[in-house]
Amino acid sequence: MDPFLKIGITCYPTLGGSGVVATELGKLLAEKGHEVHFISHSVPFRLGSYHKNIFYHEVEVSDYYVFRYPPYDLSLATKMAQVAKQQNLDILHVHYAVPHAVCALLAKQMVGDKLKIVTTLHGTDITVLAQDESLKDLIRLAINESDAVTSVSRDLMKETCEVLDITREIELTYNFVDERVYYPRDTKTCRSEFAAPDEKVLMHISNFRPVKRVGDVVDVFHMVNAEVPSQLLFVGEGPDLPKIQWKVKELGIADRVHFLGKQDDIAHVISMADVLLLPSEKESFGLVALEAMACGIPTIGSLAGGIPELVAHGETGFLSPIGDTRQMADDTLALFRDEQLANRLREACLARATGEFSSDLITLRYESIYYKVLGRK
Ligand code: GMT
Repeated sequence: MDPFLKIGITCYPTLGGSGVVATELGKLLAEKGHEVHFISHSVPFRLGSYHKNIFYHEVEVSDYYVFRYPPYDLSLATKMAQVAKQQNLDILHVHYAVPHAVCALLAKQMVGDKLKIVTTLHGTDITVLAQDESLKDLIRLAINESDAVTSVSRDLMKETCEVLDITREIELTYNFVDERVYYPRDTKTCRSEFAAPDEKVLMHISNFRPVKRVGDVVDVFHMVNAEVPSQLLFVGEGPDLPKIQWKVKELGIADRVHFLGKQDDIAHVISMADVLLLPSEKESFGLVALEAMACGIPTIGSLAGGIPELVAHGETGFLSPIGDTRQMADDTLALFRDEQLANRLREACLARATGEFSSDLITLRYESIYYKVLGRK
């Protein structure tokens, strides 16, 4: 039997770690010889240039005049079914239950049971949307009717079962990064644009949503900088950005805080840092901490969601209760004052990122899930 599969992938193409992981997985599967079809409203932002075995199918939404809200979900389901039939897809791997898994279920009804659906839960579909009574039953249906369901952390798996009263099997499949892209880069020149040789660099990368608690990042930096000369680099943008810019001005630290906006080459940017700050309120996994880890940068963060599964406390970073900015600042200072400790964490980061979270291992795990649902163990 042909070991190569035809796999459709749907994700949010323009944002977040879920889009990154879905796209990187598609690229790795294509490199291994599988045929990968992205089905989405725009080209996934990490897809980059031409790749053998990768195809993109754009979902066009009808704006027929009776529609008050153009029905993207229905257009997506129809496109999924068309692509599945034309390309003879084996698998539809959807990232996020809403709306993607629901659309995949509709597509399966149009195509027939031979099309198997794998749903990966990334977090906000459960931690935010599943709390909404109007969506709860729909999310439960999408999970229960998928042929396989994976979760990016044990914590998210537990929350899914509790919040939605799910009893079916959910498989733990951690996120990964491509080690050929994420490794420690030589950043002496660009680092010197922000920091003097004796200064430390703290970094935060996010979409500046309230759950990221970006204000805590500023508070931690304020305390650290009072004792060790340092600079803070912010990467990304989002709703809380203006509030944070205002806070930085009010504290009188604007000359030491730099807003870089969205950046493409995260591996390069992250390699400029001495620590990554991730004090989130909720975080099913925290892909950015893995990106940092793979570049040898430890994370100072919160004990939220799946972060403790990724960041080994005392080994690849330090974690404290959500909002405990004093402890986060103390941990950062301890690291900055002890070169041996910093080196030990750096080595541990590199080892951990290429071990349990290696792209080879995670790609194999997804492949084995695909073969299992297709009855080809
Ligand atoms: O964190 C976000 O706001 C973006 C969101 C996404 O769609 O990418 O992130 C979620 O999925 C990521 C990839 O699995 C995880 O690394 C993030 O922890 C998760 N975000 C939350 O749980 C808040």
